[in-house]
Amino acid sequence: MRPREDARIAEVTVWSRTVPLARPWGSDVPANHVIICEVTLDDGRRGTGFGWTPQIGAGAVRSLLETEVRDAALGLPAHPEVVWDLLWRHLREAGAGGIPTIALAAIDLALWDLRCDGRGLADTLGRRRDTVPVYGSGVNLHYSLEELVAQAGRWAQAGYQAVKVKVGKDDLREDVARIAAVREVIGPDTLLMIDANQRWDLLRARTAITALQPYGLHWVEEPLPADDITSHVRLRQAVDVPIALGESVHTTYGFRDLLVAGACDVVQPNVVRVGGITPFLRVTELARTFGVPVYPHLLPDVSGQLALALPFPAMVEDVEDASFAALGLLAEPYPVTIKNGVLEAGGHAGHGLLFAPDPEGA
Ligand code: SMN
Ligand code: MG
Repeated sequence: MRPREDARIAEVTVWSRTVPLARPWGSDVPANHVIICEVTLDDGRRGTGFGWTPQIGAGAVRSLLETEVRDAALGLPAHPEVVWDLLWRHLREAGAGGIPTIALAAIDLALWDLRCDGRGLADTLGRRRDTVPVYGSGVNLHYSLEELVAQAGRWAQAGYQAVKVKVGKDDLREDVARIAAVREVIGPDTLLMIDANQRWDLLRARTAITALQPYGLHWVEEPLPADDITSHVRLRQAVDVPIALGESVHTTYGFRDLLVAGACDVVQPNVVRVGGITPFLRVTELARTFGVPVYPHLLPDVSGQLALALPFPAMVEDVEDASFAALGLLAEPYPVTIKNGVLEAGGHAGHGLLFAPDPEGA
């Protein structure tokens, strides 16, 4: 069959993998779930996309993809923007973001994989740089001080120029001791970010940031409940440390509201949670009009490629031993390589994520 410009979606096939984390993200997050979907066009071409969730909703995402999403996608033109808008309107009865957008991401990534038409994703989007800095990151609030220090030591050894650690212990003095210890290990020149994962209220956030600021903070991430835009604006006016938000925001409207309110200095869309590359690019354009940089959240195997094409320079997050490559989800060659804290994308077609066959055959 010859590729046709007017090809339509002929089949959507879905499978999923649950892979253990070598370094669990707490007792409640021992694994990550990936829901993979192959879109076949009626001219025979195939693209692959995926949804991802560390904790909640993998079964729901898979079931949505196998039923309502598949039914609504069959017969649509293979155009990511058109499909995205139609499917989002269709799915949003179940919620404007969250499970529906994680499912939508799988289709959107597959359509972008096809859209690349043999070129790499970064080149298709418009490559602006050949490398992007990576920061070492850890889901480590449950680590002992010794474990945290050892992790910071591994990052320093691996050549990361920036690192991010969790804060939000019940006793602020513990956070102070931990951040002081990490700063000691990484030295004065490495950028240090902290992530409170929405644990604080306004008073605790102000107090904690004031206490931690002397250790040199590049940003504080999700200090408050993510939906509370007003309190983030107040906090941002009250402290001197830049605020990063966005991993828990699922729609372009949500990002618009953050930006219009002036709630943050950095936005961090997660390409899966927002619903794929199509909305990720819309958020990027929106943020650009506010002069705010986009630092993609997690998923370095694909985020790294997006970051090569972002209008403003960014860093990509690499949670220790949790990239798809590190989790054993991908077959070689891997789409990105990270060395000395710098990411490069290989010469693959599309996004280049080749999902390895499930060793269990599920
Ligand atoms: C995070 C969120 C979700 C999964 C892993 C880690 C964290 C981060 O908030 O920003 O790294
Ligand atoms: Mg975070």
